[in-house]
Amino acid sequence: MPHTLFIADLHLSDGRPDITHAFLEFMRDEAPGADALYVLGDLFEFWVGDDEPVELNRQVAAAFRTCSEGGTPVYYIHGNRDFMIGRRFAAEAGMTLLPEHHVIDLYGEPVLIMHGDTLCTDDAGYQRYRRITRWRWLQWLFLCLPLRKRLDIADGIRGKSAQSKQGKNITIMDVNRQEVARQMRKAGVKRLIHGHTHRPAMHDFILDGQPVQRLVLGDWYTQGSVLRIGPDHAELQSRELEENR
Ligand code: LP5
Ligand code: MN
Repeated sequence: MPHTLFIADLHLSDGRPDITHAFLEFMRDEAPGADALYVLGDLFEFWVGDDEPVELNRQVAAAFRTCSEGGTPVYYIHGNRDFMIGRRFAAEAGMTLLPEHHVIDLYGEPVLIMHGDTLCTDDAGYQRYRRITRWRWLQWLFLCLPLRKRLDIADGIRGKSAQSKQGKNITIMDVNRQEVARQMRKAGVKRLIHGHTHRPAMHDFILDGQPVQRLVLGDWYTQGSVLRIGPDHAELQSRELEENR
């Protein structure tokens, strides 16, 4: 049966070989049967530049390349942790980088896809931080720094972020409903797919008198989360992570 796959928020890192293993297994066994694979951000725990000589990154690139060369194109939307993934890595992985908000034609239906962090408009501190770190000249300057320094800065940001999250009410870290409605209206879609909030669900609701749907992918910290959509079905699947990997 024709179908398309969506994943997000794997947060791959050297510290979690079990997630890497589950991801590589997914890429080997499941991805090749799909019409396309969309990765909606935060595939990596963090990213400080395409030049980081890390074995994990080479493995991921090779898995994506094998998949796309086998006939299943791989599309990528940046997350808030790996927005620094650039053209060099995309070329190595044979994947296509998409803009932060993008409408795809999914079996005849327009569907809006994104990471999901831009929907969290109640989290003013994050949105301010986000705007600043998307300044092109700041990113350019950051990439001019030696790798060691970039890793130190990333460490600092992660610490500050974890600290500030502790003081945040969990509802402000979820999507803002008006913003969801605004972005869906603007894109002219009845279906939105995103990750980021780590709250996997299929939300059916009414927008301007029409039934619409917001599909939220889960993270891979405790289990894998894969969304599979065909011409007339949509299924949010979870996959077990094997222990002791
Ligand atoms: O990721 P998650 O879910 O834990 O938290 C996010 C928000 N936090 C982040 C930060 C990332 O986790 C870590 C990113 C590492 C990136 C390395 C590359 C750096 C490149 C720099 C290029 C210029 O995204 C968190 C949200 C949460 O989602 C829920 O939506 O709340 O946001 C925060 O907590 C942000 C705080 O509100 C503000 C943090 C201030 C940090 C100040 C550092 C200044 C940096 C200057 C840049 C050089
Ligand atoms: Mn995220």
